[in-house]
Amino acid sequence: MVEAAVKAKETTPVAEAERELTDGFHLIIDALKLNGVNTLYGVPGIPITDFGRMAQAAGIRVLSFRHEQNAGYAAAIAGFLTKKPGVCLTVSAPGFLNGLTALAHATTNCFPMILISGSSEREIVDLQQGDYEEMDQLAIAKPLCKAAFRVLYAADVGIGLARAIRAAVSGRPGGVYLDLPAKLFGQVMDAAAGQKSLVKVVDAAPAQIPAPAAVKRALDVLKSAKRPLIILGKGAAYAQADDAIRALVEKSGIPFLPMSMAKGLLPDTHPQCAGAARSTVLKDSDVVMLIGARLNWLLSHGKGKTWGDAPKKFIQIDIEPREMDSNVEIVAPVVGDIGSCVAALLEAMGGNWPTAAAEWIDAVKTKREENVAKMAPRLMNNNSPMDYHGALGALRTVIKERPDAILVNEGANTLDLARGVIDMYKPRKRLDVGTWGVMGIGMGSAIAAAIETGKPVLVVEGDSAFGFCGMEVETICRYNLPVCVVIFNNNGIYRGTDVNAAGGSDPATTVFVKGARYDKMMEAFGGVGMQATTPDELKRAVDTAMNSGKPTLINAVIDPAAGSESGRIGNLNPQSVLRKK
Ligand SMILES: Cc1ncc(C[n+]2csc(CCOP(=O)(O)OP(=O)(O)O)c2C)c(N)n1
Ligand SMILES: [Mg+2]
Repeated sequence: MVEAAVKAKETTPVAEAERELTDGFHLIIDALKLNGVNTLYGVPGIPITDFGRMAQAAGIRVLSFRHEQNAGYAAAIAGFLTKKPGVCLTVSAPGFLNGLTALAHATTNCFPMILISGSSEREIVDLQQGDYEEMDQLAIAKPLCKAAFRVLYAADVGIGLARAIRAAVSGRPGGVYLDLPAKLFGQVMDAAAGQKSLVKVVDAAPAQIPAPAAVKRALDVLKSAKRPLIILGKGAAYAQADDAIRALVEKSGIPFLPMSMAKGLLPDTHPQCAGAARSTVLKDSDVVMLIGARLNWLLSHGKGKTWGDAPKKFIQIDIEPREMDSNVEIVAPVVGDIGSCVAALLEAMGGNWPTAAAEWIDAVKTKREENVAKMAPRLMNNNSPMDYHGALGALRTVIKERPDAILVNEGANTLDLARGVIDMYKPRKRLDVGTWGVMGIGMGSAIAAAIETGKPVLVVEGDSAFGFCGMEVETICRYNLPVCVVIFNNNGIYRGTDVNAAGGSDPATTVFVKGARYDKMMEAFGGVGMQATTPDELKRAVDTAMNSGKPTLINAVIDPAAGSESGRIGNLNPQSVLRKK
């Protein structure tokens, strides 16, 4: 029973009789607390307004957003950062739908998340009689998440939440939908029976130990390699097996390539890091060991030009057996949780593992140094208006000086170029758009990163990306979070220079208001707004913001002609033959 509610009831004459009852509201709160869920991200409204108030009164941190999608992205990334399900709370139909994109995003990215939505009366919804916000939410959620449950009775709240937590974090993590009809909240039951019905989930994500034969097979393949490569995915970052992964990489001496959100698992400046020699190692390697990385579009499905002509053998470490052979043959699948698999590999490598061939190591090193040297002068330019490299050069120094800060990043050019330029030094410090390349994760991710880690957050956003979630700067100000948002303002999507081919007064589809002052938005809510027109100015402004810890937004003026169509993935745009005539 929650203290505040007990107190309220003591003031009524029937306190004695009521004290023995509990209800859906309190059981849900008790069940969340029992399982260590101490933060909720959501938007209030019928039927969950009072629930949010009561949860706050009971000591749960309830963060109210301006749009459920952003609350959902916050919950999703909270799951990635903590290995516990991030919970998003919404109202029925429209609120639920707003949260659903984030739930699908969490599932696609293997982040544990639970979307809890209130829903309308079952008997009216099922007869389609037109209830307030009528929608069969459970049916709609099902294909977009890992599991979906509905709780109809107060006595089932405990088991319902337990199922949701297990489904979210065990095996390959993902999104779970929990449907709570309005009537459930007020349903009463005997308090003692209610307490007994709660379930504290034991060992929510059990270790999955790889078979010794699979470990041996993988090491045999690795030993046979002349030009081996390790690819670290965000599954490896999620695992929080940082020391073991580092030990494995270093013991093997093999060059490693971090996927975007695995950057910093080992520092990007590590001598074995092949980030700056990506195309060379993908093409020329002969054995590739994937650790928590999938051969999806981000790795060109493991085939084609990117991977060169030399025959390749893949070793894959993943918790999901069906991931194996999803695009190309995996000659050595190692199925288990990353921590257990890496520990088993390390153990089986023994004390005298031969380090990778010096010729290969040297080739990778040469390529890396060549590329780094090529990039260096571009990062030092102090042009105004800024180009991407000049501005990112300044931010690269910021992260070098503040390796504990969390970097959130989205956009097209703003994303692709920042990923290459800004070195990361520690695990799980880079949060971005994930597998789908979804725009709008920025503010939600920044808020959750600040809340869950207590660390300062630097957000680097394209002006378009920011538009998907910008209203949450009010949320950042309201909770006074140490978040510094830098908008790369190039007046549009990819570039700000397009013209409407039909003439007329409508601007082109990809351009925005020229010279917009996003910094004024922050000032409207009591935060600090600044504008930067040179890399030096930008560096000073970010340092001021991060030293102060105050919510800040810096409008960084970027040359509208500096970007390229779709950043680094312009090749994915379908082409019209007719247009070229
Ligand atoms: C939800 C969603 N809608 C649309 C897109 C398509 N899209 C990809 S990048 C992008 C915006 C790129 O512009 P900006 O953020 O300003 O970055 P820039 O390239 O200009 O630096 C858009 C709209 C998407 N990825 N996700
Ligand atoms: Mg832009």
